[in-house]
Amino acid sequence: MAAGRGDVSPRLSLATLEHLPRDLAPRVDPRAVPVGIVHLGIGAFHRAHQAVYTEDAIAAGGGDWAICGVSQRSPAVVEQLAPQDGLYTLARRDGAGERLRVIGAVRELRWAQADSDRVLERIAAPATRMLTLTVTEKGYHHDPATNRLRLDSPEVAADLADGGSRTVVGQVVRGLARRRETDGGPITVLCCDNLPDNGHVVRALVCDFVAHSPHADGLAAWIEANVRFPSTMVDRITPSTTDDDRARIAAELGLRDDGAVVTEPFTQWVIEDDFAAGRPAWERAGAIMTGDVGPYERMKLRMLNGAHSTLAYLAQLSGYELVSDAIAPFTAVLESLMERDVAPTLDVPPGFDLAAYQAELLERFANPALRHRTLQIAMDGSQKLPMRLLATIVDRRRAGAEPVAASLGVAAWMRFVSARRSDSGRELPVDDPLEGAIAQRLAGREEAQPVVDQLLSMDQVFDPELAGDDYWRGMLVDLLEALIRDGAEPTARRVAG
Ligand code: CS2
Repeated sequence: MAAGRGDVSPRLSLATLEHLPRDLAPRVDPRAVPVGIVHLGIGAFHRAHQAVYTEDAIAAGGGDWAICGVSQRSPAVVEQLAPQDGLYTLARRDGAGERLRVIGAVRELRWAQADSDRVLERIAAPATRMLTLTVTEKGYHHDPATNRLRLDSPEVAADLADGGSRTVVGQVVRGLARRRETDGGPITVLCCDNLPDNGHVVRALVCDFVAHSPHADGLAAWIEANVRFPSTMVDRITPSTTDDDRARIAAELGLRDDGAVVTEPFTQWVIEDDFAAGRPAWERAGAIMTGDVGPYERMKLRMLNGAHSTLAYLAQLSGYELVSDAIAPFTAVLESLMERDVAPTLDVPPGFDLAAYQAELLERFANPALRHRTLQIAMDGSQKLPMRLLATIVDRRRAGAEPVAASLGVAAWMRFVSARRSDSGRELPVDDPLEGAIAQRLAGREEAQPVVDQLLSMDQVFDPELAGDDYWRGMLVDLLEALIRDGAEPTARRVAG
């Protein structure tokens, strides 16, 4: 959050906007657009994705759709953006260079923990017609293996007991309840996280919460009549911004910008067109509106994210910090994952060129300017593996196949969480909401058979059908043994065969 080392002042804000060259300035007048969307989880991804589509949609089609961005866990983004009137720079980078533009779609900022009542008021306000979410997989407090709300989670239980909003689902339910009380009218809840069937999953979690809540009389029927939960597939690789990025961008911009985000040129958004109270003209900004997001979602989660996670664990084990450095040694195994394991499980949208999509993914991973850290992707593996790799494995096992590359991704995760050090002995930090439960089960064990047995018994992660597949269990043990004995690079080479 440092002010950029070269400390160029003044800071980006509405007052300093006029110093910017016209082609860098927001495409809408930020002062002129009222808030219509409340967004929970205003991290770098939202600022590089939905906020940009929204600004372009307003520029093309009008509408009162500016964003009130809510920071969920830490006040950092509010501290970065509030002094800048919500303005920030979007830097698109690849080997050919960097293109900057300032985004003005975020008009208000709130930190959920300090300002929870104002957030609820915003969700309830009739002018708000959409509540959008990027709170990461773990933010939903659900079991990724079953997609059910974790009623045993202490935070969920506490929210249920006192009607609080410590959890995202609690916060959404409270906001909807307030909206109903104050007659705010219909609203759309739009999930933009990497979950399969994300709209339906969030709807089910909200309904689960309401069904168990003593404070939600009549709310289920109101939600049924007034709220839509469309599904979406979101895609744009957006690493966390570093101090170096901020310093470079400030120097280029001539203004200090603590809220800048760095992303790739590629961007994609596929949205189920089912809204309760209107929407920005996102299709005019390049989004694909469709009746069924499922095939796109599955493709993206299994191809891109499945490959990302596999690469992240293999790279961590073999000491590659950056995705772009790890891609060369592991391209063959990722190709094998995508071609042999994932592709046969997909229902490719008509006219879609899967081979070109795969080639483009590998190019995107190789982008040398992004400096995407493999450790960032390795985070929260227990929440990511089910939809990224296990779903593919279940489908392939049902078809009688041996999904070796996808299983290597799982074995590499198992090695990562059990050894906690790389093949050369460097310590690896494990950051996962189930870290405590994992450590307790493993109790320091590192040999293949007990690690596989212990981890497969975690039914929050592995569904019983898969855990009960003895043939697959044997494959995993063999792969983990090879990782332990030979290391990640030789094992991946052999699997890619
Ligand atoms: C990544 C994703 O951090 C991760 O786990 O796989 O954030 C990925 O960069 C995005 O889904 C790309 O759209």
